[in-house]
Amino acid sequence: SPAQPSEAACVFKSKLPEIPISNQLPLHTYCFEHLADFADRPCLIIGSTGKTYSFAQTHLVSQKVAAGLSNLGIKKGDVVMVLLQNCAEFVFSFLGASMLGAVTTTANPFYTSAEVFKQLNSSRAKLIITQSQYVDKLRETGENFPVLGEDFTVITVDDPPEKCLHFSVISEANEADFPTVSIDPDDAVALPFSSGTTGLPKGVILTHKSLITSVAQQVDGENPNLYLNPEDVVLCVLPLFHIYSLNSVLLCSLRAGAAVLLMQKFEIGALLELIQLHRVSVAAVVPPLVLALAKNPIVANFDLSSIRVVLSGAAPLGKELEEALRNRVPQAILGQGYGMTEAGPVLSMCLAFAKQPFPTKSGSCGTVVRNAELKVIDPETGCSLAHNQPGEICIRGSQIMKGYLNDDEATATTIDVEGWLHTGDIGFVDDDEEIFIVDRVKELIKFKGFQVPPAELEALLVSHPSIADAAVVPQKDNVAGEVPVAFVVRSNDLELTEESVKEFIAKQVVFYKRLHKVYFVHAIPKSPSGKILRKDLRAKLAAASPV
Ligand code: 4UU
Repeated sequence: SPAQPSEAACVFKSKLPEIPISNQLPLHTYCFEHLADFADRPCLIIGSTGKTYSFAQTHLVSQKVAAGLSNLGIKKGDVVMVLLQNCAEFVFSFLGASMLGAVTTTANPFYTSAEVFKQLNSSRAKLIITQSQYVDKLRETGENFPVLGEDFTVITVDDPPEKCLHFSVISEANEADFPTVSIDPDDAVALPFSSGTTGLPKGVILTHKSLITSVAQQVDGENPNLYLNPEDVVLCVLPLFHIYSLNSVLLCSLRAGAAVLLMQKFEIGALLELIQLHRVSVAAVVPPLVLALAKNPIVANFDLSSIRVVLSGAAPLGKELEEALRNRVPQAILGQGYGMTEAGPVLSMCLAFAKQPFPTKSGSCGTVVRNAELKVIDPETGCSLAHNQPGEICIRGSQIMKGYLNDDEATATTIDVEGWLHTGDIGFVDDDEEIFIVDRVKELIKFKGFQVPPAELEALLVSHPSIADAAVVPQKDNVAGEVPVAFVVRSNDLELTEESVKEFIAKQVVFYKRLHKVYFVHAIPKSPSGKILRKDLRAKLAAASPV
């Protein structure tokens, strides 16, 4: 008999059936589609004050913000930057922008001025919503620096400093005041930044269709993969500026009618208090948070019996750590999600979280989401591989990004002509369709789940007058997972010290991009085409003495 086409044989799908997805709607319409069923239920709970917004109130304030943004001249297609820690205003801003057909670019409020301006220039955001304490970072002057109050407007959620407006200017607008806009499913709605498999951070264009598809793949259908319901209280401690929290916590909860408990920042004592007080039922976490919950002795003083689901993602979760957490929350289902900003972001999710759950294994990152295709390819030949064979994970479906903003070349190297998005992650699919990630072949370093793009640090390093060449690679770390370390070639200044190099970088970047170690070397190993041989450097680090 004729051989089966190998391609068809090696495309992996969910064990859940495909479902119809309303991805022709605008994202906010989709999220609030079932609003009438739970209009008066709590939607947002502010951890620090206990203040609660119902679904109806959240919807109304978002509409007011849409009108207010429109009054300030924001139109369909314009970009708004949200530079905030988790708070209700974050949610109103994102949804309000969506209602106008505008696009939200999210950024870390701890970014340095230089980091914020890079994203501001690249995204061409016209308005920034932030907190007064971050406004000084937005006042940098000089060539290439847009001017606050002239080139962009700043709104603060607290007392506005000079030349800034207060959030009430938009949140108290008349909701009838905003123009009806027609939104195409392929219009952008979110613009998170990611370095992807290589290079500098780039704007990731996520459309209404991408995000609706991704949310539906998680929480829609008769047997949702991630079952959330209006009785749930979902912990939102992971930053909403990262796509994991924005999508799997906020948007999924809005769609399903679950309450979102907003925490500004992670502090173990406050976190445990809030879990106990609000009877948190679903906790989205990252491995360092699992570590805190599993190992910190104060956890024993709190009642965590309300937790029924712990979802971990954004970095590998060790089996040993998973077991340690199981002892602390024995009643809860523990499992992982696997995401990548460019993938919309969820590629796979633990099927034990389903309404009718499947048995799953510890260490797995879940099974590919429904209405999507996943394959594992041989990185050398590009051929797709069968079960149990490790290779590069690729994903295809309506949830993936439209492309990188103004970077066709990077888009073309990430999404191939057949529509497959190449992740740069190495993993395999086992006989039960469960995905295991075993390595990462892309440059990206992850510190506690945060992206550290080596190319960004390398560009800063070679801008130092005493540095001739440099390469940055990950080093394993028990707490952070990975930390960035540098190999540096001095130009001629033999006095250049490790401390001064570290300090030079620390001044220019957010805390998690700081170098943990600098090794001085005579040359950076490179391929004939000039690419840094990162594998060689990682191997050197694994050896006893790196140089
Ligand atoms: C091993 O980290 C993310 C998104 C994570 C996410 C989102 C929704 C997790 C669960 C969820 O529900 O995005 P980025 O772009 O910051 O980083 C992407 C990279 C991946 O390519 C992979 O290398 O982060 C790594 N990664 C993981 N690694 C993400 N999740 C996992 C995981 N195990 N579970």
